[in-house]
Amino acid sequence: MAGRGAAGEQEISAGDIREPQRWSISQIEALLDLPFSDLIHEAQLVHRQHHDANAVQLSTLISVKTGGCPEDCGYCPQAARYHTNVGNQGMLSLGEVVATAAAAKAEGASRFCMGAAWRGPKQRDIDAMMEMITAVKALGLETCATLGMLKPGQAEQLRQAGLDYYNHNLDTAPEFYSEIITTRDYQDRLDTLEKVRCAGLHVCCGGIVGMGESRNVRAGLIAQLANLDPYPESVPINHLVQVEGTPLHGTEELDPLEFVRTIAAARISMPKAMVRLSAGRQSMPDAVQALCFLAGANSIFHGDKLLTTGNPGVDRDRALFDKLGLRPL
Ligand code: SAM
Ligand code: DTB
Ligand code: SF4
Repeated sequence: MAGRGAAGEQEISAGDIREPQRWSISQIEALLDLPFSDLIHEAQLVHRQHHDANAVQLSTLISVKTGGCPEDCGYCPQAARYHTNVGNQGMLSLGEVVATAAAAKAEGASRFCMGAAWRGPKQRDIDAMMEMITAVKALGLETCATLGMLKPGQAEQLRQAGLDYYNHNLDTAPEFYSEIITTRDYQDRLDTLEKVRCAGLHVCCGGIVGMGESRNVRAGLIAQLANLDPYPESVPINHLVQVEGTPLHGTEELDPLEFVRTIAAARISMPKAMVRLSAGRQSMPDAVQALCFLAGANSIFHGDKLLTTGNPGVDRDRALFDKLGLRPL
């Protein structure tokens, strides 16, 4: 099979997968341009070298503070400025969060991710989050939080409370970013990721596809993620969930095979990462999800809700895992 990239770039064949130091956008785009079967074959080779191909990690989400967010992310039903059917909900109590985490564990989740609709947390929010993190960790779950931009010292406090992962997405490629979000810039996101890394937390960082971007933009997102040094341990690839009232509602639907290709490019360029087939599964046929697992996805959100929108119920996922011979990690 042909190598990838423009003339002079490293040639890599299916049987000889190596990690280049840095991924150029054209190298990732050349992956996305491969014949579909060649791309999936290459992704499988990488996947099987580093992971159990039949094991999928389950992570359950909870929205600990919902709606009323001051940011303008064009995809998000929780931004105060868009009129969606998401109501505002203040901080959940510690008891509510612990009960949901215990139920998630009983359903087979190994990680519990707490999300909040903030631009970033204030000190009193950090104090409340620390209590929740410590209590969820005590249940024997891996802990993850996604709270927006962090100020100096906040990542360290979260780590001290027992946080394992911090989720903060780049969302898209730098050149498309300003079409989607104007209230914080790309560098703000990179700065928060740097703080997370320096505090010794594991990084969960990915993006969204299906926002009307080109294949070149998808390649740019994957290159950004793969070139983080080190690349994230956990890479959520979200398919836009179109929510009425948000600016991105009505965006032309992405071909599902393009979504699968994006997963494969993430797998090949970040071999050891857990690549999560994230938002968008509820409207995804089982066959498309099966292709995502074949392309190297090995993690999903588990439970009937993401933060504010729907996710396949545990029964549908159990049936899918049975059909595919998958088991929870
Ligand atoms: N407010 C915090 C922030 O933005 O960093 C944390 C929560 S925010 C909802 C977490 C991520 O969810 C976003 O970065 C985005 O990637 C994803 N997300 C939000 N709305 C989405 C949608 N409609 N479809 C797909 N992904 C979405
Ligand atoms: C991520 O990358 N996707 C999750 C999680 N990290 C926090 C959130 C998806 C949100 C989908 C829209 C909603 O339910 O509000
Ligand atoms: Fe706020 Fe996060 Fe939604 Fe952006 S993605 S509007 S920061 S909750």
